[in-house]
Amino acid sequence: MTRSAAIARLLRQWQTGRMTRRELISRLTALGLSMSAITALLSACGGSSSSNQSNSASGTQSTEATAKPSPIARGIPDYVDKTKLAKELNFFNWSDYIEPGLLDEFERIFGVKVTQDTYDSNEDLLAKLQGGATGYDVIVPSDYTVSILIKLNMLEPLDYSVIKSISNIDPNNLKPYYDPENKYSVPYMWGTSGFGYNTEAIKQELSSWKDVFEPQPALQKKIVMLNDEREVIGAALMYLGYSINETSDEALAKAKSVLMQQKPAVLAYTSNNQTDLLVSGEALLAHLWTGNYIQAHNQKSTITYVIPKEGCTVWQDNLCVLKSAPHKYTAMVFIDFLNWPEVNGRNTNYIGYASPNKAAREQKLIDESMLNDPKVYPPQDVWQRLQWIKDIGEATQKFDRLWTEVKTA
Ligand code: SPD
Repeated sequence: MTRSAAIARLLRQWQTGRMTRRELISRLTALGLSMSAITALLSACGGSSSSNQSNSASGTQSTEATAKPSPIARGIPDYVDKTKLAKELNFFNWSDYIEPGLLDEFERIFGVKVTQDTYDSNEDLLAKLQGGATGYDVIVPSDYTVSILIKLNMLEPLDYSVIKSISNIDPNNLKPYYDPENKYSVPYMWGTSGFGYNTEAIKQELSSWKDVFEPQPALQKKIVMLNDEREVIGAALMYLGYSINETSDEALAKAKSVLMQQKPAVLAYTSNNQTDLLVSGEALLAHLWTGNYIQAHNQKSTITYVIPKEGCTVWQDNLCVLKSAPHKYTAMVFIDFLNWPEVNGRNTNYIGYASPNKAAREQKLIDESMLNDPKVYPPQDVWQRLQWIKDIGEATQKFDRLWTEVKTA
């Protein structure tokens, strides 16, 4: 994520009431903006009022400090049948997982208004879909959740006469274990789930899940864990030397005891403000997805990221269309659009995850600093200690129970 993108993100958080004006000013100062630049920025976003209510989002990008990303310079491709386009599309996505201006670009080019709802975990997505949520067209499940949704017969086969931009995807990211023919899924972003910490506050080098699960006294109430049962229980299992997909009662009892012992040191289980807590200093160590690290590091350069020596999750999130989607054709067009190299480049630079879009990488549409960061694109030797989460079927109930017990203890 570029500095401009980090500034735009902070402004958006302020405008949507997720950050006070004071916090915003302190974060912008930390990013190196002078007080006069901040004053200009705030007035461009709706004046110097102390209100942190929503203002026009486009205002956030109208100043020099938040250079507006280039518009997408293409029209509707020949292979899209305009007469089949709906007027609207409903996108169900993880929070903070798309550069918001891209939804406006899709509307400008195709005349389709995209409404986005968000979730914070695969389990949240599944619970909402299985609980009868309707109306969604495009969703973004991770690997093992694609397996579950295929099993539940909830996904629509993709139409590659429209999703031509599949050709931009790196073959290494295609034909994944959970959908070997990419019948139902196109890779969106991928990454790992390690931990980040502030090297200014923690001087010694951390390299193990032990540092997370048996924390030093300085980390009391200073640790944030993802609010994600497969990730957190999985990390405890790996710390104990088990596979991330282990389901035996013995292993799960041990994992529970690791998590219970860690709990007094945990400030929060959250998957939507872990970055902010780490940047603000309220947390000194946080269980993170790679993009959270990039976002945090761009705001505070002393924040680093660790893929623990015991290993961690590698994951891939995917664009899928629901069988129940009311606007299936438009959903295919939207997936095609998201994989245009210039769209993926803009998106990747903003959200900070590893991109499967080889064309965007080769056309240098992604920031070099991210492409060259081994924490984002791990080298081959690190891959040996990465594990994919798999669908564990009925044993999911054991994870659900354990997770509730830990969180409510
Ligand atoms: N803020 C968006 C985060 C998306 C992360 N998805 C990763 C899931 C890994 N289990």
